[in-house]
Amino acid sequence: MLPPSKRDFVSLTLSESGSYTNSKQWRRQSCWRKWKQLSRLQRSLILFTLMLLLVCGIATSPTLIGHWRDGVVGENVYDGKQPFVVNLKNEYKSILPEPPSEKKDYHRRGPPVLQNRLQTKTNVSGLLGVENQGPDLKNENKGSEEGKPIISWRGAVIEEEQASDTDTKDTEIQDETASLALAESRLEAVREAFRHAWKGYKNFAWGHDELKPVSKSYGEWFGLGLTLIDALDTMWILDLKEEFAEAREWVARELSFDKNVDVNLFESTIRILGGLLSTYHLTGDSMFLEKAKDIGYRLMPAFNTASKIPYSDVNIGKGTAHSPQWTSDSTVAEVTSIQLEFRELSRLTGDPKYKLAVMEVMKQVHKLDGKQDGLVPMFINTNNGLFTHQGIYTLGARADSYYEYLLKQWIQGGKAENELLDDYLLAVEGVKKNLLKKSTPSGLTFVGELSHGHFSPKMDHLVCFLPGTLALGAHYGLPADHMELAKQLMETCYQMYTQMETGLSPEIAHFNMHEGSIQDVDVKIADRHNLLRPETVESLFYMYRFTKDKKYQQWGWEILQNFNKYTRVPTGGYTSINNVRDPANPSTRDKMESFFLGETLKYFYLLFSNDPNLISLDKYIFNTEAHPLPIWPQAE
Ligand code: DMJ
Repeated sequence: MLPPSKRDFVSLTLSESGSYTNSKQWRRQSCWRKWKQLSRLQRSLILFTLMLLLVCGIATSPTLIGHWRDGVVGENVYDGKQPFVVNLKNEYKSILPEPPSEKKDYHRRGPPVLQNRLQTKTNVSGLLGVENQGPDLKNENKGSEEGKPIISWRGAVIEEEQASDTDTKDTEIQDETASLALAESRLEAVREAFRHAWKGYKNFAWGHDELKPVSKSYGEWFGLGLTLIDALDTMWILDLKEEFAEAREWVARELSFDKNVDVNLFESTIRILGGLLSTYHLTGDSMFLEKAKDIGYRLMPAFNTASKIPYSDVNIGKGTAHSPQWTSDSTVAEVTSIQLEFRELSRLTGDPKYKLAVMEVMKQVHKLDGKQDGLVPMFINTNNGLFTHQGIYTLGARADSYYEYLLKQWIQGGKAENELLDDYLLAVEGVKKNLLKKSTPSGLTFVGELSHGHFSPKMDHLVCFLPGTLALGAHYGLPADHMELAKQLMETCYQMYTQMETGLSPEIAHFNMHEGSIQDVDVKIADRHNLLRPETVESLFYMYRFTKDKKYQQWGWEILQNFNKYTRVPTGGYTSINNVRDPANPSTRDKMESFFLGETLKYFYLLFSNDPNLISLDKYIFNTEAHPLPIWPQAE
């Protein structure tokens, strides 16, 4: 029997006929003859070398093996089963870029920039494992830093890492570009809202206290251009130069406090004194300081009481002061929320009388009987200096900013006044113990009220200053559980908007606590109005500054859009509304409060800005009307 090779040869011989084929066959025959002429040893050596080359080739070509494996899977296509999917996937991959949904999933996990930075850091240290390596490996890393070539597996890893690092950087750049564009468009939306409000004020209420945008007229409270003064620092922060310049001219030329007019001590302190002081600090324009000194001086007669607890009203032209006609009481929040402004006035003028007057109030309230676990009643008598109407405790109207100013004075003064801090910490515990409950069905944490031992699940929108204040305290080193509470209350305040048909909060919400209730928030007919108040936006601003969680910006954005939808008056200005539950007819109240420009729009702007240095919370403290005042240098 012929060997296989010979059989091939025979077959070739048999088919010998055409020229090209013949010549090929001839070459094969000649090779075969030469092969036969070799010695057995020579043939063995050649065969061995060829075998060796073949084995080495296969071993060093995993990709070939891979291709081969793919080929095997590919053959399965003919079965009409799983490989069909495999083929589709391959086709999809080769034709389309990375599916957008995968990219989205990646972003959804957290704030993109932070997350990516963290990831990069983890990858680098994790893969190189610098901290966990023995001394030898540490030296090798050092070698690579000095530019020595690395030919080990670590080189490959570094190369791979560099590639993924580039991808991450690309993604970061895209994220940052998109985030900048989004922030800029929202900031511009706030500027546009401000211009629209200003247009109404300028056209129909210039130099007066408040715009009545629907009737295209104005309302007077003190007759001091309240909206214009409240809005000064907002215009400065929003970089509305033209509007600021015309307002400055009015203050310089028209504003006079030499008027026979009764003003409320608290309201004129937080809006006028606070507004002028902060505008002075932001601009350095001494004209504003002179005006601030003038109004501050004219408000001082309010402190001429038997108890040193100030009257609520002052006639700034006559230099007389008095309580309201029906009572000799003042409101606790009012007499304890003028301190930031008067303390700052003393610092700027070098005259201690302003600070001494307001700190006397704090000293007395600190020692007073009638508190419950640090919570204060709502009224205080100007004759005897005692709390009145005891037994009612709220974080809402008439008490709210007492708590806010305890913390803020402590921060303003360089965290040295321990009584203020003690009272604040005690009050937060008092809130937790007496006023904090959960609603049904969603389990929202809310702050109710206590009336002679009876709990009422009623929460004013005013209470929504609290998440921001708690977060500010946590930022300044107070217990971390304050921040946790802030987050829960922030969610509740947002729900007070989002559960309403207009997406705008009512003035007062009642929370359900009974089994089987189908919604958390109920609103009484008399409480359905919205006055364009700032507290929720204010807290969103603090929460975003401290957490960088974009959801707070998103919540604020929804609220701004709803203000635009339901309260914007086409001819200029925004109006308070009567019914947040009736989107078809929210019913206008024809009033734009000065705090809409002083606070609400300012906090929107700061919320949408990603620049933590735009009124840094390490340098400024906002008064309760959103006017930033400097935190004092430690020595003062
Ligand atoms: C503002 O005048 C101040 O924020 C005050 O502390 C509470 N009321 C209004 C805004 O709602």
